[in-house]
This record gives sequence, structure tokens and C-alpha cells, in this order.
Amino acid sequence: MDVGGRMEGRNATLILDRPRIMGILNLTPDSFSDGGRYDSLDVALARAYQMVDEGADLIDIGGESTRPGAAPVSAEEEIRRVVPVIEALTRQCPVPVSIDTTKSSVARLAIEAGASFINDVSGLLFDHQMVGCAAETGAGLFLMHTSGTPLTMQQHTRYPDLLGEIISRLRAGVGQALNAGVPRSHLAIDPGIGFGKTLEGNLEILRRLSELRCLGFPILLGTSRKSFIGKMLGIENPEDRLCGSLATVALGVAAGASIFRVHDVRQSREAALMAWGVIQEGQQRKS
Ligand code: HH2
Repeated sequence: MDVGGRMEGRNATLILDRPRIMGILNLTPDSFSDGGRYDSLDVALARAYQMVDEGADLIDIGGESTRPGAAPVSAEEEIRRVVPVIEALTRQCPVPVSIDTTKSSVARLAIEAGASFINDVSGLLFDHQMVGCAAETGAGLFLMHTSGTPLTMQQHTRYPDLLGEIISRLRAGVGQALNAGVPRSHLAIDPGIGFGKTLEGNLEILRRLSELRCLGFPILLGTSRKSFIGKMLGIENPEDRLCGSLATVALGVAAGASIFRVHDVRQSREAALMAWGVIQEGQQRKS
């Protein structure tokens, strides 16, 4: 992680002088871990404020599940789910909001409602107007690697060179964003854990995560409660995957990731800051 780095969004800046926590708020009936939990405005806002109290630096709001096999949702339905919550939350919330969507029409209305960042799990692949939306609105943009839509991505999990493919796809995405006028300081990258990858592929990404630093952008890591942790540890229920999730956060900090997308905010923040403290001390001794 580059000390002194930052990621800017519309009316917001994430100072990356230590690991930052992105708290997950899925306003969906079918997300793999928290689907159906936050289906009223009050419950969703209460969960967002709870994550802020627990130390979240950013709240990521999504209205469409991206788990493998998830059915697509219309833009109208996504907007109906996310916009009222973003509007109400950003009126008072002390931390910024990102909109987790692959649709520019949803992103645009979410930003009008107060969101500062776009989290595009397709890395600009699904909607060619997304890049213009980021450039015009001044939103920050998280670009993630995937191999296809949630319906098809698990059919494309074999790569001759997995890290090479991720890096070249992310390089193309950031190039496209820079060409469209999105400033460098508004971009971050994400290898897309669980998106068109096998168990071995996800482990390889974690082992070789530091290689993504060659692109020179902040790295976001989203491992929280994912099925590769369940497969490794033989744990069926996503809510029981906390310990495995925390191990990946610590490894991510050591590899140079600076933003962690998580369900368990307090625990992940503590794991990240502990790992960060160990690394910092080592760095101070070297200098
Ligand atoms: N993972 C999920 C969704 N959005 N965004 C980024 N940048 N990185 C990720 O790894 C990532 C993401 C999937 O997890 P979740 O939102 O918890 O579940 P679902 O897609 O079922 O809503």
C-alpha cells in the first residue's frame, strides 16, 4: 500500500494512509450472504449507521446480486431499491457512499442522490456509457475484473495465465477511463475474487496479489464470506466464514491492498489495522 495515496470521488476523498473499510449494504432479496435483510428504508439506514459506528470508511450499496447464477434485475428495479436509501443516507452520513452497479443509468441517479463512487464489477465491460458517467459526474470508479455476467462467469474460469489476464484487462479498463477524462486519482482496481474463478484461482490471486501493484492504482479486495473460503474450510453458512475472511484481509494488507469490501466491519478493520501495524513497524525500522 502506498503511504500518502488517496482515492477521490464526487465530493469525497478516501485518504489511503492506512487500510480502509468498505461496508457492504445489499438491498437485494437474493445476495449470497445478506440477501433480504435490509428491505425497508429504516432497516437499511440502521445497518449503514451501525457499520459507520463500527469504523466503515465507505458504504457500498447494491441493488442487484452478482453471485454466480444470479438473475439479472432491470435498471428500474435497481433504482427503486437503491436511490431512496442513498438519498436518505447521504443527507447525514459522515462517510461517503459507493453504488455497486454495472448500469450507467443506475449509477447516474445514485450519484445525483448523493453517492460519490461507482463500483462497477464488470470493469466497464457491460455498459459502454459507464465511463462517460464517471467522467461527467466526477465520481470515483472501482474497476473489477470478471469473466462474464453472473449467469455465465462460472463457465469461464480457466485461464492460461490468470494474473496476466487480470492485469491486462484492468490495464485496458483504466486506459479507457483515463482516455474518457476520468482523473488518475479517481481510479482503483480489484481482481474480482469469486468472479469467474475457481477455488485454486482465487487462492492464486491472493498469493500473487502484490503483482497488481505494477498498475499503480489503489487495490480493492472483496473476499468477505465468499464461497472459496467455505470450500477451503468446509463451512456451508456464509455467516460462519468470519475467521477465514479475516485471514484474507490480513494477507491483503501484506500484499498492498488498501480498501477491503466486507460484511463484518469491526472485525475486518481490527484485522487490517493489526496487519498494517506490523508492516508499518517493519517499514520504520528499515528507514
Ligand atoms: N463482490 C461482490 C459484489 N460486489 N464489488 C467489488 N468491487 N469487489 C467484489 O469482490 C465484489 C463486489 C459479491 O458479494 P456480495 O455483494 O456480498 O454478494 P451479492 O453479489 O450476492 O450481492
